[in-house]
Amino acid sequence: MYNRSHRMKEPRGDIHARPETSAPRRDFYARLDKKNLAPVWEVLGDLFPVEPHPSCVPALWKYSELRPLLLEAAGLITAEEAQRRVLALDNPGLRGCTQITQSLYAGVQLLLPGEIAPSHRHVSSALRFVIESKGAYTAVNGERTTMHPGDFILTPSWTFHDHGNEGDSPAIWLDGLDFPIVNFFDAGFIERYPEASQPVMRREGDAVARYGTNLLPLEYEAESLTSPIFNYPYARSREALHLLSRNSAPHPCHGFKMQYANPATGGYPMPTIAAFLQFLPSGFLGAASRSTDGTVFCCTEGHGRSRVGASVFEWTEHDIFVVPSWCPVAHEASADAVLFSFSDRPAQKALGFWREHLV
Ligand code: 1HN
Repeated sequence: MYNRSHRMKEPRGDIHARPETSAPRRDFYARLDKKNLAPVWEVLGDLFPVEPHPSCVPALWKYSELRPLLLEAAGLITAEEAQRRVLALDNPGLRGCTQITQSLYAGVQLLLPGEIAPSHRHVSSALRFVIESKGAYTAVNGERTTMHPGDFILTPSWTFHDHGNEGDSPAIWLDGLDFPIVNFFDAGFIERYPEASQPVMRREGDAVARYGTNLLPLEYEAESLTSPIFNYPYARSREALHLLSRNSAPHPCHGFKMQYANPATGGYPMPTIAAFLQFLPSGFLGAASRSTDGTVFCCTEGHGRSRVGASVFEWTEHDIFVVPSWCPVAHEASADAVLFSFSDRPAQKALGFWREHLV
Protein backbone atom coordinates (compact mmCIF):
# COMPACT_ATOMS: atom_id res chain seq x y z
CA MET A 1 0.00 0.00 0.00
CA TYR A 2 1.43 3.35 -0.88
CA ASN A 3 2.34 6.02 1.61
CA ARG A 4 -0.27 8.76 1.63
CA SER A 5 1.94 11.32 3.32
CA HIS A 6 2.63 13.12 0.04
CA ARG A 7 -1.08 13.89 -0.18
CA MET A 8 -1.11 15.84 3.08
CA LYS A 9 -2.02 19.46 2.84
CA GLU A 10 1.02 21.49 1.96
CA PRO A 11 1.49 23.91 4.88
CA ARG A 12 3.65 26.39 2.98
CA GLY A 13 1.48 26.98 -0.08
CA ASP A 14 1.19 25.18 -3.39
CA ILE A 15 4.30 23.15 -4.13
CA HIS A 16 3.74 23.95 -7.81
CA ALA A 17 3.31 27.71 -7.41
CA ARG A 18 5.50 29.11 -10.18
CA PRO A 19 7.44 32.30 -9.52
CA GLU A 20 6.24 35.40 -11.40
CA THR A 21 8.12 36.17 -14.58
CA SER A 22 9.19 39.80 -14.64
CA ALA A 23 11.09 41.60 -17.40
CA PRO A 24 14.43 41.48 -15.51
CA ARG A 25 13.94 37.77 -14.81
CA ARG A 26 13.05 37.07 -18.45
CA ASP A 27 16.15 38.93 -19.57
CA PHE A 28 18.28 36.99 -17.10
CA TYR A 29 16.79 33.64 -18.30
CA ALA A 30 17.59 34.56 -21.90
CA ARG A 31 21.22 35.23 -20.96
CA LEU A 32 21.37 31.94 -19.04
CA ASP A 33 19.98 30.10 -22.05
CA LYS A 34 22.88 31.25 -24.22
CA LYS A 35 25.28 29.63 -21.73
CA ASN A 36 23.39 26.30 -21.62
CA LEU A 37 22.00 27.11 -18.19
CA ALA A 38 18.39 27.01 -17.02
CA PRO A 39 16.55 28.23 -13.88
CA VAL A 40 15.20 25.07 -12.23
CA TRP A 41 12.53 27.03 -10.31
CA GLU A 42 10.76 27.59 -13.65
CA VAL A 43 10.32 23.85 -14.32
CA LEU A 44 10.20 22.32 -10.84
CA GLY A 45 6.55 21.24 -11.16
CA ASP A 46 7.24 19.32 -14.40
CA LEU A 47 10.32 17.64 -12.95
CA PHE A 48 8.64 16.61 -9.69
CA PRO A 49 4.93 15.90 -10.25
CA VAL A 50 2.84 15.44 -7.10
CA GLU A 51 1.89 12.09 -8.61
CA PRO A 52 2.73 10.42 -11.96
CA HIS A 53 1.42 12.20 -15.09
CA PRO A 54 2.32 9.71 -17.82
CA SER A 55 2.23 10.67 -21.50
CA CYS A 56 1.14 7.06 -22.02
CA VAL A 57 -2.65 6.83 -22.36
CA PRO A 58 -5.12 3.93 -22.02
CA ALA A 59 -5.47 2.12 -25.36
CA LEU A 60 -7.04 -1.06 -26.79
CA TRP A 61 -6.11 -3.08 -29.88
CA LYS A 62 -8.76 -5.53 -31.12
CA TYR A 63 -7.33 -8.78 -32.46
CA SER A 64 -10.04 -8.81 -35.14
CA GLU A 65 -8.32 -5.70 -36.58
CA LEU A 66 -4.70 -6.72 -35.85
CA ARG A 67 -4.81 -10.15 -37.49
CA PRO A 68 -5.84 -9.08 -41.03
CA LEU A 69 -3.28 -6.25 -40.96
CA LEU A 70 -0.52 -8.70 -39.97
CA LEU A 71 -1.52 -11.00 -42.85
CA GLU A 72 -1.51 -7.99 -45.18
CA ALA A 73 2.05 -7.19 -44.02
CA ALA A 74 3.02 -10.76 -44.95
CA GLY A 75 1.94 -10.01 -48.54
CA LEU A 76 4.33 -7.04 -48.65
CA ILE A 77 7.46 -8.26 -46.83
CA THR A 78 8.97 -11.62 -45.89
CA ALA A 79 10.08 -12.43 -42.35
CA GLU A 80 13.62 -12.78 -43.69
CA GLU A 81 13.71 -9.29 -45.21
CA ALA A 82 11.97 -7.70 -42.23
CA GLN A 83 14.13 -9.69 -39.74
CA ARG A 84 11.16 -9.36 -37.44
CA ARG A 85 7.78 -8.91 -39.13
CA VAL A 86 6.12 -7.13 -36.25
CA LEU A 87 3.46 -4.47 -35.94
CA ALA A 88 4.35 -2.31 -32.95
CA LEU A 89 1.51 -1.36 -30.61
CA ASP A 90 2.29 2.34 -30.47
CA ASN A 91 0.77 4.10 -27.51
CA PRO A 92 -1.32 7.02 -28.87
CA GLY A 93 0.29 9.29 -26.26
CA LEU A 94 3.81 8.23 -27.31
CA ARG A 95 3.54 8.24 -31.13
CA GLY A 96 6.87 7.95 -32.90
CA CYS A 97 8.58 6.30 -29.90
CA THR A 98 7.71 2.64 -30.73
CA GLN A 99 6.63 2.18 -27.12
CA ILE A 100 3.45 0.99 -25.45
CA THR A 101 4.44 2.53 -22.10
CA GLN A 102 7.25 4.82 -20.99
CA SER A 103 9.45 1.77 -20.29
CA LEU A 104 8.21 -1.05 -22.54
CA TYR A 105 7.65 -2.01 -26.14
CA ALA A 106 4.89 -4.37 -27.32
CA GLY A 107 4.12 -5.70 -30.78
CA VAL A 108 2.47 -8.58 -32.60
CA GLN A 109 4.67 -10.82 -34.73
CA LEU A 110 3.69 -13.15 -37.59
CA LEU A 111 5.56 -16.10 -39.11
CA LEU A 112 4.02 -17.88 -42.09
CA PRO A 113 4.56 -21.63 -42.54
CA GLY A 114 8.19 -22.30 -43.50
CA GLU A 115 9.45 -18.86 -42.48
CA ILE A 116 12.36 -18.15 -40.12
CA ALA A 117 12.99 -14.98 -38.12
CA PRO A 118 16.81 -15.00 -38.22
CA SER A 119 18.94 -15.41 -35.13
CA HIS A 120 20.28 -12.39 -33.28
CA ARG A 121 20.94 -11.22 -29.75
CA HIS A 122 20.49 -7.89 -28.01
CA VAL A 123 20.85 -6.44 -24.54
CA SER A 124 17.10 -5.97 -24.33
CA SER A 125 15.20 -8.82 -22.65
CA ALA A 126 12.10 -10.08 -24.44
CA LEU A 127 8.99 -12.08 -23.76
CA ARG A 128 6.59 -13.84 -26.13
CA PHE A 129 2.99 -14.56 -25.31
CA VAL A 130 1.71 -17.00 -27.89
CA ILE A 131 -1.59 -16.21 -29.61
CA GLU A 132 -1.77 -18.69 -32.53
CA SER A 133 0.71 -21.49 -33.24
CA LYS A 134 0.60 -25.07 -34.44
CA GLY A 135 4.20 -26.14 -34.86
CA ALA A 136 6.12 -22.87 -34.53
CA TYR A 137 9.17 -22.76 -32.27
CA THR A 138 11.50 -20.30 -30.59
CA ALA A 139 15.15 -21.22 -30.12
CA VAL A 140 17.08 -19.69 -27.22
CA ASN A 141 20.69 -20.47 -26.38
CA GLY A 142 20.83 -23.76 -28.28
CA GLU A 143 17.42 -25.13 -27.28
CA ARG A 144 14.11 -25.01 -29.11
CA THR A 145 10.70 -24.84 -27.53
CA THR A 146 7.45 -25.44 -29.38
CA MET A 147 5.05 -22.52 -29.04
CA HIS A 148 1.55 -23.39 -27.91
CA PRO A 149 -1.22 -20.78 -27.50
CA GLY A 150 -0.95 -19.11 -24.09
CA ASP A 151 2.69 -20.12 -23.49
CA PHE A 152 4.83 -17.45 -21.86
CA ILE A 153 8.33 -17.60 -23.36
CA LEU A 154 11.46 -15.67 -22.35
CA THR A 155 14.45 -14.43 -24.29
CA PRO A 156 17.07 -13.39 -21.72
CA SER A 157 19.33 -10.40 -22.32
CA TRP A 158 22.16 -11.09 -24.81
CA THR A 159 21.06 -14.61 -25.79
CA PHE A 160 20.81 -15.66 -29.43
CA HIS A 161 17.23 -16.31 -30.44
CA ASP A 162 15.42 -17.21 -33.65
CA HIS A 163 11.90 -18.29 -34.44
CA GLY A 164 10.60 -20.71 -37.06
CA ASN A 165 7.22 -21.95 -38.20
CA GLU A 166 7.27 -25.64 -39.16
CA GLY A 167 3.48 -25.92 -39.05
CA ASP A 168 1.00 -25.26 -41.85
CA SER A 169 -0.84 -22.24 -40.43
CA PRO A 170 0.27 -18.72 -39.47
CA ALA A 171 1.97 -18.32 -36.08
CA ILE A 172 1.23 -15.08 -34.22
CA TRP A 173 2.41 -13.92 -30.84
CA LEU A 174 2.66 -10.83 -28.64
CA ASP A 175 6.22 -9.59 -28.06
CA GLY A 176 7.23 -7.50 -25.04
CA LEU A 177 10.68 -5.91 -24.83
CA ASP A 178 12.40 -3.58 -22.39
CA PHE A 179 14.47 -1.63 -24.95
CA PRO A 180 13.11 1.75 -23.78
CA ILE A 181 14.84 0.99 -20.44
CA VAL A 182 18.05 -0.20 -22.14
CA ASN A 183 18.07 2.85 -24.42
CA PHE A 184 17.36 5.19 -21.50
CA PHE A 185 20.75 4.07 -20.15
CA ASP A 186 22.34 4.15 -23.64
CA ALA A 187 23.39 0.56 -22.97
CA GLY A 188 22.08 -1.16 -26.11
CA PHE A 189 23.97 -3.57 -28.38
CA ILE A 190 22.72 -5.99 -31.05
CA GLU A 191 24.55 -8.70 -32.98
CA ARG A 192 23.49 -11.06 -35.79
CA TYR A 193 24.21 -14.77 -35.67
CA PRO A 194 26.16 -15.79 -38.81
CA GLU A 195 23.39 -18.21 -39.90
CA ALA A 196 19.61 -17.79 -39.92
CA SER A 197 19.14 -20.52 -37.31
CA GLN A 198 21.43 -21.21 -34.39
CA PRO A 199 22.49 -24.84 -33.93
CA VAL A 200 20.35 -26.96 -31.63
CA MET A 201 22.60 -28.15 -28.77
CA ARG A 202 20.07 -29.77 -26.45
CA ARG A 203 16.84 -31.73 -26.79
CA GLU A 204 13.57 -29.89 -26.42
CA GLY A 205 12.46 -29.93 -22.77
CA ASP A 206 15.97 -29.86 -21.29
CA ALA A 207 15.41 -26.57 -19.44
CA VAL A 208 12.05 -27.70 -18.07
CA ALA A 209 13.57 -31.00 -16.88
CA ARG A 210 16.47 -29.25 -15.15
CA TYR A 211 14.67 -26.28 -13.65
CA GLY A 212 10.91 -26.59 -14.09
CA THR A 213 9.91 -29.70 -12.14
CA ASN A 214 10.54 -28.52 -8.54
CA LEU A 215 14.08 -29.92 -8.82
CA LEU A 216 17.32 -28.06 -9.54
CA PRO A 217 20.74 -29.32 -10.63
CA LEU A 218 22.86 -30.30 -7.61
CA GLU A 219 24.27 -27.21 -5.80
CA TYR A 220 22.82 -25.03 -8.55
CA GLU A 221 23.74 -21.38 -8.36
CA ALA A 222 22.01 -18.93 -10.67
CA GLU A 223 24.33 -17.75 -13.46
CA SER A 224 21.96 -15.20 -14.86
CA LEU A 225 19.47 -12.59 -13.71
CA THR A 226 16.85 -14.32 -15.86
CA SER A 227 14.89 -17.49 -15.10
CA PRO A 228 16.55 -20.66 -16.45
CA ILE A 229 13.11 -21.83 -17.67
CA PHE A 230 12.30 -20.18 -20.97
CA ASN A 231 8.85 -21.61 -21.64
CA TYR A 232 6.07 -21.49 -19.03
CA PRO A 233 3.40 -23.67 -20.70
CA TYR A 234 -0.14 -22.35 -20.60
CA ALA A 235 -1.70 -25.72 -19.79
CA ARG A 236 0.08 -25.86 -16.40
CA SER A 237 -0.49 -22.20 -15.49
CA ARG A 238 -4.16 -22.43 -16.44
CA GLU A 239 -4.62 -25.59 -14.38
CA ALA A 240 -3.03 -23.93 -11.34
CA LEU A 241 -5.37 -20.92 -11.57
CA HIS A 242 -8.38 -23.16 -12.04
CA LEU A 243 -7.50 -25.23 -8.98
CA LEU A 244 -6.83 -22.30 -6.69
CA SER A 245 -10.07 -20.61 -7.77
CA ARG A 246 -11.87 -23.59 -6.24
CA ASN A 247 -9.96 -23.36 -2.96
CA SER A 248 -9.93 -19.65 -2.18
CA ALA A 249 -11.74 -16.37 -2.61
CA PRO A 250 -10.80 -13.96 -5.39
CA HIS A 251 -8.85 -10.81 -4.62
CA PRO A 252 -11.34 -7.91 -4.72
CA CYS A 253 -9.35 -6.13 -7.47
CA HIS A 254 -7.30 -8.82 -9.19
CA GLY A 255 -9.46 -11.96 -9.04
CA PHE A 256 -7.22 -15.04 -8.94
CA LYS A 257 -3.88 -13.57 -10.01
CA MET A 258 -0.47 -15.23 -9.95
CA GLN A 259 2.95 -13.99 -11.01
CA TYR A 260 5.39 -16.02 -13.12
CA ALA A 261 8.45 -16.94 -11.04
CA ASN A 262 12.11 -17.73 -11.53
CA PRO A 263 12.35 -21.19 -9.89
CA ALA A 264 15.95 -20.59 -8.85
CA THR A 265 15.19 -17.43 -6.86
CA GLY A 266 11.43 -17.19 -6.39
CA GLY A 267 11.74 -13.71 -7.91
CA TYR A 268 10.51 -12.29 -11.18
CA PRO A 269 11.40 -14.15 -14.39
CA MET A 270 13.47 -11.25 -15.78
CA PRO A 271 15.28 -8.36 -14.10
CA THR A 272 13.15 -5.74 -15.83
CA ILE A 273 9.85 -7.42 -16.72
CA ALA A 274 7.25 -9.17 -14.54
CA ALA A 275 4.41 -11.22 -16.00
CA PHE A 276 1.12 -12.29 -14.49
CA LEU A 277 -1.83 -14.55 -15.25
CA GLN A 278 -5.25 -13.91 -13.71
CA PHE A 279 -8.52 -15.80 -13.78
CA LEU A 280 -11.71 -13.76 -13.48
CA PRO A 281 -14.72 -16.00 -12.94
CA SER A 282 -17.88 -15.21 -14.90
CA GLY A 283 -19.70 -12.33 -13.18
CA PHE A 284 -16.56 -11.05 -11.41
CA LEU A 285 -16.88 -7.32 -10.67
CA GLY A 286 -13.44 -6.08 -9.62
CA ALA A 287 -12.73 -3.04 -7.50
CA ALA A 288 -10.37 -0.41 -8.92
CA SER A 289 -6.65 -0.34 -8.17
CA ARG A 290 -3.65 1.50 -9.51
CA SER A 291 0.08 0.99 -9.49
CA THR A 292 3.13 2.77 -10.82
CA ASP A 293 3.95 0.02 -13.31
CA GLY A 294 2.16 0.72 -16.59
CA THR A 295 0.83 -2.69 -17.65
CA VAL A 296 0.04 -4.45 -20.93
CA PHE A 297 -2.86 -6.94 -20.83
CA CYS A 298 -3.79 -9.66 -23.32
CA CYS A 299 -7.03 -11.62 -22.98
CA THR A 300 -6.43 -15.33 -23.49
CA GLU A 301 -9.90 -16.68 -22.77
CA GLY A 302 -13.43 -15.39 -22.29
CA HIS A 303 -14.67 -11.84 -22.47
CA GLY A 304 -15.35 -8.88 -20.25
CA ARG A 305 -14.52 -5.23 -19.83
CA SER A 306 -12.03 -3.06 -17.99
CA ARG A 307 -12.49 0.49 -16.84
CA VAL A 308 -9.11 2.18 -17.39
CA GLY A 309 -9.21 5.79 -16.23
CA ALA A 310 -12.06 7.39 -18.19
CA SER A 311 -12.08 4.63 -20.87
CA VAL A 312 -14.08 1.41 -20.90
CA PHE A 313 -12.49 -1.39 -22.94
CA GLU A 314 -14.61 -4.35 -24.01
CA TRP A 315 -12.24 -7.24 -24.59
CA THR A 316 -12.40 -10.75 -25.90
CA GLU A 317 -9.80 -13.39 -26.84
CA HIS A 318 -6.41 -11.99 -27.96
CA ASP A 319 -7.41 -8.33 -27.54
CA ILE A 320 -4.59 -6.26 -26.05
CA PHE A 321 -4.91 -3.16 -23.87
CA VAL A 322 -2.58 -0.96 -21.86
CA VAL A 323 -3.05 0.62 -18.44
CA PRO A 324 -0.71 3.59 -17.84
CA SER A 325 1.16 4.14 -14.60
CA TRP A 326 -1.06 5.28 -11.72
CA CYS A 327 -4.23 5.02 -13.84
CA PRO A 328 -7.10 3.29 -11.98
CA VAL A 329 -8.18 -0.02 -13.52
CA ALA A 330 -11.14 -2.27 -12.67
CA HIS A 331 -11.92 -5.53 -14.46
CA GLU A 332 -15.26 -7.27 -15.02
CA ALA A 333 -15.79 -10.69 -16.58
CA SER A 334 -18.97 -11.55 -18.48
CA ALA A 335 -17.71 -15.14 -19.01
CA ASP A 336 -14.90 -17.06 -17.28
CA ALA A 337 -11.90 -15.04 -18.43
CA VAL A 338 -8.10 -15.22 -18.27
CA LEU A 339 -5.85 -12.19 -18.66
CA PHE A 340 -2.10 -12.32 -19.20
CA SER A 341 -0.21 -9.13 -18.33
CA PHE A 342 3.32 -7.75 -18.09
CA SER A 343 5.00 -4.65 -16.68
CA ASP A 344 8.33 -3.20 -15.53
CA ARG A 345 7.55 -3.97 -11.87
CA PRO A 346 10.88 -5.77 -11.10
CA ALA A 347 12.88 -2.75 -12.28
CA GLN A 348 10.79 -0.37 -10.19
CA LYS A 349 10.97 -2.64 -7.14
CA ALA A 350 14.74 -3.04 -7.45
CA LEU A 351 15.04 0.75 -7.39
CA GLY A 352 12.48 1.19 -4.58
CA PHE A 353 9.94 3.11 -6.71
CA TRP A 354 6.98 0.78 -6.99
CA ARG A 355 3.67 1.73 -5.37
CA GLU A 356 0.22 0.19 -5.51
CA HIS A 357 -3.01 1.65 -4.27
CA LEU A 358 -6.11 -0.50 -3.89
CA VAL A 359 -8.81 2.13 -4.41
C1 1HN B 1 13.01 -8.52 -31.61
O1 1HN B 1 14.27 -8.92 -31.53
C2 1HN B 1 11.99 -9.46 -31.65
O2 1HN B 1 13.40 -11.32 -31.35
C3 1HN B 1 10.67 -9.03 -31.71
O3 1HN B 1 11.40 -11.69 -32.00
C4 1HN B 1 10.35 -7.71 -31.74
C5 1HN B 1 11.04 -5.40 -31.77
C6 1HN B 1 12.02 -4.47 -31.75
C7 1HN B 1 13.35 -4.85 -31.68
C8 1HN B 1 13.71 -6.18 -31.62
C9 1HN B 1 12.29 -10.92 -31.65
C10 1HN B 1 11.35 -6.75 -31.72
C11 1HN B 1 12.70 -7.15 -31.65
